[in-house]
Amino acid sequence: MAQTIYVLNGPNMNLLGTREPEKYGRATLADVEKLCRATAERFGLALEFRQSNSEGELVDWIQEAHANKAAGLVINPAGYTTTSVAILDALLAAQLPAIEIHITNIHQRESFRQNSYVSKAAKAVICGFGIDGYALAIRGLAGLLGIKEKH
Ligand code: DHK
Repeated sequence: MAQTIYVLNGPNMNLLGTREPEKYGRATLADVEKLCRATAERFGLALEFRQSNSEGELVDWIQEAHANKAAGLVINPAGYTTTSVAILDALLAAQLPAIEIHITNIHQRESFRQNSYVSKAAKAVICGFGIDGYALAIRGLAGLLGIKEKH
């Protein structure tokens, strides 16, 4: 049976495409999902793709990923990156390889965006590649899991 990875998106990511397009681009969250599905498929990985504006729901999904024995997780915690001890604790408890991703280069932006709690539990961090960062994150995760591209 295929291994499953979760791709989780935090608050306001549902607005991709119309939200500050000069920073986040014109691609929508549906486009991001399509990209993630195509990339996961190349590695024979099943994908759970989710977005929530609620911190607790994101915590529930990280716990779910652990309970369902997911192989790993990609997370764009968005506005919760620098505030959520709860998401950090959920990731530490889940003990899944987690990749943190940001569409923008957070180090080029306001300093408050740069102190990530999530990074303390992440295997790797990707930022600044636009939505391509999601594909890079899935590739990197597959590499960590020792899974080769199928075709
Ligand atoms: C998305 C957000 O919503 C912001 O709160 C982060 C991140 C940056 C991104 O670049 O994907 O600061």
